[in-house]
Amino acid sequence: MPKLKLTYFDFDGGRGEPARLALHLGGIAFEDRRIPFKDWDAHRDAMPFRALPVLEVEGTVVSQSNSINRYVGKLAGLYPEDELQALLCDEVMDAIEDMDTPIGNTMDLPAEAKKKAREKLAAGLIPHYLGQIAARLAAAGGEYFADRRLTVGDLKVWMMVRWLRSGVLDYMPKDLVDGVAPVLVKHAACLAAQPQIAAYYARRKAS
Ligand SMILES: N[C@@H](CCC(=O)N[C@@H](CS)C(=O)NCC(=O)O)C(=O)O
Repeated sequence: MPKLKLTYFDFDGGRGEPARLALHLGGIAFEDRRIPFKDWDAHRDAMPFRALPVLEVEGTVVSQSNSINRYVGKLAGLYPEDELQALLCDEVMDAIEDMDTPIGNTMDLPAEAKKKAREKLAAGLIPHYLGQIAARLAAAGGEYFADRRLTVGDLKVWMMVRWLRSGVLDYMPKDLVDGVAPVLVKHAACLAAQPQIAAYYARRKAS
């Protein structure tokens, strides 16, 4: 196994968490480098695209969350070998990026502009994407997005659903997913209840 170092922010979510979780689930040793938000300014310029996550593979530095997810998914056995199933996995991961970017762009807006931008997203793009993603889950059998088993695609969707339902995004109703795409809430609950995943977050909480 190559020597791996995954750098992301110090919280259990976001663009870096699917890869982090996949590595844990695959039992793959890696350096889990967590940068506190307060220290980010000092690290930003050292990152290839001034953003995280970043993965170092035997010293080669690579960015872009979905590329990292695919690579790590292959190492961990959490990425489909079948091309079509891999395509379905990629489709949902990229759809989540289409949601992540506009939400991310609201983070540093002043309060009034943030309210306006988030209310617009909550009335348009977000429910549309949630509906489309839910339809893909149903088409794939209702349990997983691809390969009828857990893949990094499931982990990526779950992180978005968890974020939207957490209530940390002001002006974004935390019951939005429940109303528009209840199957994604069920999907999230099923993932959270998987013994290896539940044990991982229990360990995180205790640490
Ligand atoms: N396309 C990139 C986007 C990376 C990105 O925007 N990451 C955010 C965190 S989730 C970040 O580093 N934000 C800090 C900043 O922009 O200063 C990816 O998929 O990895």
